[in-house]
Amino acid sequence: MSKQTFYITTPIYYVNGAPHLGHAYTSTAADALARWNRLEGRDVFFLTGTDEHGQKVEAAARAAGVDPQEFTDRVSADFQDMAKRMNISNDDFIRTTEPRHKASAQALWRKLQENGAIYLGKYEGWYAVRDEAFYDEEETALKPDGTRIATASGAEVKWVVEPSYFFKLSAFQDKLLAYYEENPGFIAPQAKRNEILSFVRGGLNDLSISRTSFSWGIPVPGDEKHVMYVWLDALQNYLTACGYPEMNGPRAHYWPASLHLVGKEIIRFHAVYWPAFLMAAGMPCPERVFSHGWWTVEGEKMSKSLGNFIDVRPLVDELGLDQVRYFLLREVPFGNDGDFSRKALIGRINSDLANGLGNLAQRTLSFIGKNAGGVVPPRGVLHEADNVLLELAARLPEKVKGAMSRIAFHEALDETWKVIRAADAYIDHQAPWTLRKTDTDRMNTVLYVLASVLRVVGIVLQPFMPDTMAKLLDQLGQGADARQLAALHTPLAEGTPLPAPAGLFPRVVEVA
Ligand code: ME8
Repeated sequence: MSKQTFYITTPIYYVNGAPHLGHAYTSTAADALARWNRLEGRDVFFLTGTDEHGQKVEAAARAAGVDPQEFTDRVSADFQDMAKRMNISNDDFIRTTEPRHKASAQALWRKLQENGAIYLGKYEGWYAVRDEAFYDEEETALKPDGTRIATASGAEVKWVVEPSYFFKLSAFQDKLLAYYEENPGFIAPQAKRNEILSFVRGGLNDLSISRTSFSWGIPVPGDEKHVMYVWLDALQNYLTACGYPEMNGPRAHYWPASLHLVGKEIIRFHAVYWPAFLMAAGMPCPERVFSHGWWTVEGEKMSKSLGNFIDVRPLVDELGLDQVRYFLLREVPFGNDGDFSRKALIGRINSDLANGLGNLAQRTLSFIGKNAGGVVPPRGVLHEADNVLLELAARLPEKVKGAMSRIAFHEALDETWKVIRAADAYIDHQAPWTLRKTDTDRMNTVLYVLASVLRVVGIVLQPFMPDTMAKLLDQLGQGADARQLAALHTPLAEGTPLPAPAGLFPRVVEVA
């Protein structure tokens, strides 16, 4: 990545229901990437927000007996609260009911119209309110009870006949295929790229982009019986935040987005419709769309009927914020599906955090506190074992950088834990508690090496566990200006005073 800006987005979440584990997951992943890129010194713009229009949200407001605006205000505030509680470092939070967004979506519409990409017709076909998506008959199946569902999502579809504006998606097949060809990294992971390629190669129908059967949406400019299709409205949020249509403001330089992070069920909207809208509007396309997998909970799909949506906030209160963030990004290779269980979460906290990193930091820092005068000890002549460990740690930032550029959080963490385990083995082997009686110079060197390794680990883990790594870096005497990757070019300064150490990750004891 040569350019110095990094614009990352999460999907904007529907406000038809409360935030849950799935939303927290994408936001935490995006947050780790935003923080990592800041650590590398890039100019980062990180956007998240809420998707507030459409039939689904209108129906949820009606079911709650509340006016849609009041309803969306309430649920959007809850999403903002979740972002805050998860320590998400977004630079903006966009709501599609904001005036800036309505103006931007209508400007996009006019642009598409001006460029001849929109015509008026009549939509006749299947529509799933739950997915807010149109489906071809081949993409649906009849259930034994006579209802018809979208095969991919299981959402019920209904036959819709209404006047509608269409976007000339069919005209973009070749342009899209050429874009995928020229930008092989545009859709990731690879399996999703193949899926999208074969979908587009199969031919594209024009897309219905307005509805007339309800009114909770952005009015179509010049024909206010229609509201804009919620996905056209929603995707445009990424440009609204950059100041569209005036692309000369303070955020214009962030476009095109570096990365849209999305769940696998909405890849088609981001990798087919969105670039086609952008091409039609004469705007550059995003650099990358990465789709991640889905979480089940204790083996079951999260669903309204099962009532098993997990709100992460009580877990954070009980088990710790960084513990939950770590689990989400470590447990499942990013891109794959995964299963959330309390047992797995507690298992990871105890083995990787309490017994792993926490124990290493505690052992090292309390030993320094007691036996080395509470300062970074002086480094003597380095032995082979010291060099091996220091070199392993010195290579870590590059490894993490590589993993983060491939959006492989689990790999970044796995590489870090290799260093932690090596440091654990080193401490056992060097036995500073014995050296204390026989060779304090050597003891000091061993402690210096361990403190250096902890500094590297603390710095590279900041994007994953910001609060706890701030504590660790405090305990290593590293001020705010010494926490960038660049700080690692300078060796840890001997004699740095260290505050009294305190545990980082308490062990979780489950009472049966
Ligand atoms: O689709 N596992 O909003 P949405 C992992 N408004 N991630 C999950 C998940 C799960 N079980 N459930 C949800 C929308 N997610 C549209 C997006 S963007 C222009 C418009 C995450 O509230 C995942 O990121 O249904 C998924 O794509 C997103 O939440 C869907 O959120």
